[in-house]
Amino acid sequence: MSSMITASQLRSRYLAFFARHGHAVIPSAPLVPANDPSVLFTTAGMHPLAPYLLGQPHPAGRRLVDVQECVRTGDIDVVGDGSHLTWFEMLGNWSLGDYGRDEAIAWSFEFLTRELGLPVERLGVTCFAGDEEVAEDRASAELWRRLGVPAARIAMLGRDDNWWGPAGATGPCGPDTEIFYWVDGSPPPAGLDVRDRRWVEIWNNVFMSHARTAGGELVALPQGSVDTGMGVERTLVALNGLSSVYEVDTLRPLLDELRHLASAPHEHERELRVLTDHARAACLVIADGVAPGNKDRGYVLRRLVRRGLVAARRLGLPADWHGRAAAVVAGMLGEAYPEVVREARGIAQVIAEEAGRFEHALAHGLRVLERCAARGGEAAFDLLQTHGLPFEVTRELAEAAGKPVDEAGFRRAQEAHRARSRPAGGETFRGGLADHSAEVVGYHTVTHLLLAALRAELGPHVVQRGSNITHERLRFDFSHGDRLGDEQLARVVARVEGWLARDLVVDRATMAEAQARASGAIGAFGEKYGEIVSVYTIADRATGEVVSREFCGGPHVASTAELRGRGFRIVREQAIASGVRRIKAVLA
Ligand code: ALA
Repeated sequence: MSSMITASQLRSRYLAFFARHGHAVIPSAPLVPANDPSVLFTTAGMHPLAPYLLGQPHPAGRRLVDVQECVRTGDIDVVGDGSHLTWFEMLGNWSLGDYGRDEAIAWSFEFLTRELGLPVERLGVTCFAGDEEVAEDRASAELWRRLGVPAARIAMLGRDDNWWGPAGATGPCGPDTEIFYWVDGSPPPAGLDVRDRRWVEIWNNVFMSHARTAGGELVALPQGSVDTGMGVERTLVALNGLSSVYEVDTLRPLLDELRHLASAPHEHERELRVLTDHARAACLVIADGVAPGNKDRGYVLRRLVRRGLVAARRLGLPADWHGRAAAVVAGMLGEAYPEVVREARGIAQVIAEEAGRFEHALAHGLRVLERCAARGGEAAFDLLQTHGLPFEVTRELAEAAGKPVDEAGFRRAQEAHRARSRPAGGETFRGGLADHSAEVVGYHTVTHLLLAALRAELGPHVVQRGSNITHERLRFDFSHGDRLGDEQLARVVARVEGWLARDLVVDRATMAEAQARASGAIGAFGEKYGEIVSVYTIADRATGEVVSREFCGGPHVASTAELRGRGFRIVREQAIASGVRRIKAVLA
């Protein structure tokens, strides 16, 4: 098919269209987000732009456009269907407090129907139906109506469908309007039914009106922004009248190569697709410097590679398929992502080494399963934990050995493990076990009082350099040059105990960072808090005296009355670095 529109052509047309409408073209950010512990990979074009969507000025201006490579593993189990991929490319245009929904929707429509020539008869859209927190998005529905989308093709849906973000635990989010395309050869039905797989979502326009804070609250942003995301592979399916994403030019050559190498390609069409997707994703992830491992990004990569290896076994691929796959990926995507060309040999080697480790794990897994068939589910979970052996592989091995695995037992073991290791506040990768016992919460609040007392005694140069709390003690590091004399320590203790003896209220509020700083809130040294922050104030309601105001995610007591009668003892004061001192203290 010589008239096939390629990914490269689609990218160029999109960038050019929005450049004509005043957007600055910016480069794709790496897959591994810089300075952001809240997500493992860039999952959307907006992700690297989150600070700007929250109000920080972007050096390239208020209208941006780009092509962003993304990894999403939330849908990994449906990969192999016609439209879900783990690595994919997202086209996006943004308004950073500039244009609003009218222009965004009008341009989406113009780009799809005029620039790309997609027939409006095959389009359907969804808009946010509204709930108790945020109003229904009638305005978007009206706009679509006026542009020529019939009412039956405009579905008003709730938060599960038409609310997007934040990308991680916190950040910008808002109602969205999603554009669907009827990809099937049959005539499109009159109405849009998003559960029908033949309606494929190709583009999303998000109206970033809110932000989710670390405390879980939804706050309205002072300026609205627009974030859009259009799937390159899916749009190419629509444009070229294809039946799945595996036919587009950034997947098809790899699928063809693997089919060619396989000894049993026909019995295993789904495995062929899964391996195509996973191998392509793995190449791009490795090209960004990730190595297979047992946690975080490394584990995501390990899972992709090992699931791919399972598929490769079924397909009967020769042992050296990795080198061919990496070369084909370099050919398909090297123009847009030169790192896959530069790193092609290294990528193949990383996959080959992981394949070696996987063979080991497989052999071991078989022995364990044979020995502990009685512990079925738990043994399967252990294999996952210790050897990164995906459950689906274990199940397959066990079935082949005539010993079906107890899946319910596996899920129970997994859930128990999750419950044990869930991080505090639901945040990702902060580490530490959640301990919100009364004792720990009390120590959090006393830590704020300690900092306030130190500042009152020693001066405002004292800021937090570190803090660690258990249910038995607090440990607090702060900037100060000299050791504290006994009298100074005694005065610090007296201040803290004086406050504990009073009924001070502890109030939490969320606000823009600038506003928080202006109100005198202090943060830990060098800490980045994001645009919307949570601030705790400890104050005497009767006199209005503010004892402490700090950036903090909590948790805290509601009032120091909860700690009344408790004594405060400093058990140790020492230097831990030049200009940094540490206090260990207990509530008696
Ligand atoms: N950030 C939006 C999405 O990923 C556009 O759908």
